[in-house]
Amino acid sequence: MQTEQLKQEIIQYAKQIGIDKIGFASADVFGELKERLRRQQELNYQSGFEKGTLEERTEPKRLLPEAQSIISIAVAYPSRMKNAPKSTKEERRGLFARASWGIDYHVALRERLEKLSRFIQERVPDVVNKVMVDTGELSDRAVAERAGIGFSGKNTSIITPEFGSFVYLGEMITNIPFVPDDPLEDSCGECRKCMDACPTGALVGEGGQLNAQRCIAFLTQTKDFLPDEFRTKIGNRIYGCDTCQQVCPRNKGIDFHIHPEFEPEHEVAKPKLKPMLHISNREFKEKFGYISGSWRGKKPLQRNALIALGHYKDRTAIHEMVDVMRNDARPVIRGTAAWSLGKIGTEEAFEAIQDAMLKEKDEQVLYEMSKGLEFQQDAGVK
Ligand code: B12
Ligand code: SF4
Ligand code: SF4
Repeated sequence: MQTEQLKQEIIQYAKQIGIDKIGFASADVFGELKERLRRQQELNYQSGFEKGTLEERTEPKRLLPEAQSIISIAVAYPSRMKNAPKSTKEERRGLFARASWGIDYHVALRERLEKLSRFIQERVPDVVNKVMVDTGELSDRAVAERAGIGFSGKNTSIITPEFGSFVYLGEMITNIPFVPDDPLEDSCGECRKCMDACPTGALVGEGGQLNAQRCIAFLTQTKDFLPDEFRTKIGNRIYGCDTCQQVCPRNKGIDFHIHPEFEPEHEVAKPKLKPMLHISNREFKEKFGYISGSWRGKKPLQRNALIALGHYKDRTAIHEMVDVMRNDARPVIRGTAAWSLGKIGTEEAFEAIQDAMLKEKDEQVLYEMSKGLEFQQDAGVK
């Protein structure tokens, strides 16, 4: 079969299986990206979640020796939650980023790519394909950019003309030499709204460069104590951060509800904070196990929930936070509870910290407790 005819059939089929945009790229080495990744590594600007060596990440033939081209796909997800539950004084809520609404996108996109792979295989029996979504070595964004899916914004996201940047990306390396599509001729121009809006100054340089170590999306996923500097910045974010996409003019009015599987469940995507503190492993798996934001387990999310309660100065949470500070087996959780209790700043909270300090053995937790007590001066409590 002619590859051009097959390409058209693939484009048609993709629409039927819930792929919102598809593009074709060469499997040539990603030279500019290689330099970029090296530079990011030298500066320690990477997150540590990236997979593979520099060569694997930029030379598709290392992943599939027969590679001739790459098919890139984008699937749109919603940016607004319909009838979102309100965060009230009595029942404060946290927020999962939009990329963690509905079912885990790794599953959703992999399913589509595998269907596409089978479709091709029926027509070209000796085809060799390799499917990737997020956790593969390739840069999904660099592939999408080359395949004309969208352009690379100063917030580092791929921005499509149709769906803004609220798209998931995935790809398939194949041994079929498809004629590549052209990259888009589009750019941010003079705009720099995302850079100005980023709460931690993580978007550095002239734009399009991220210091992941300062990015809240990364910091919400770490398992250790959150560095002090960022504790006042994460607000009520439990997982991920959308600020640099929300302020983007290219996302203005963009809110696609094409795929029911990405509709957020209210109590999951915007959960009540207090019940998160005592959730058992089993309950956690049942409630949050199907979303992408649970991949690091419950500890980082509980730590963030404690920080969010401190951020809201939620007095109604003191009792449960004190219990966590005294009894949780994990030092990061005990220590963060103590710090956040200090942030809430009532007499009851400070007394509880002082009392717990007498029994605490862990050096780091004791340090967090002393930091919690330092808020006493701000609160004016003697
Ligand atoms: C590690 C990682 C992270 C890290 C680091 C993010 C980053 N910007 O590098 C952290 C944890 C912070 C993160 C956060 C998020 N992530 Co993430 N992440 C990844 C992952 C696994 C690798 C990214 C990577 O290699 N980065 C290194 C940088 C250097 O390369 P890159 O961004 O991939 O590629 C671009 C640059 O290299 C640039 N470039 C190349 N050369 C040069 C030269 C110059 C001069 C310049 C200016 C630029 C430039 O062009 C490339 C194309 O845009 C990818 C999945 C994958 N396998 O690719 C998902 C991925 C990038 N993440 C994604 C998402 C959705 C997010 C979040 C929005 C989630 C959230 N709401 O919290 C945030 C966004 C934060 C942000 N501003 O980027 C999507 C992006 C979709 C899109 N439309 O762009 C991806 C593609 C996952 C997916 N399959 O859908 N992520
Ligand atoms: S995701 Fe948040 S912290 Fe990260 S670059 Fe964007 S605005 Fe900044
Ligand atoms: S906010 Fe402006 S500079 Fe940032 S990605 Fe959007 S268009 Fe580009």
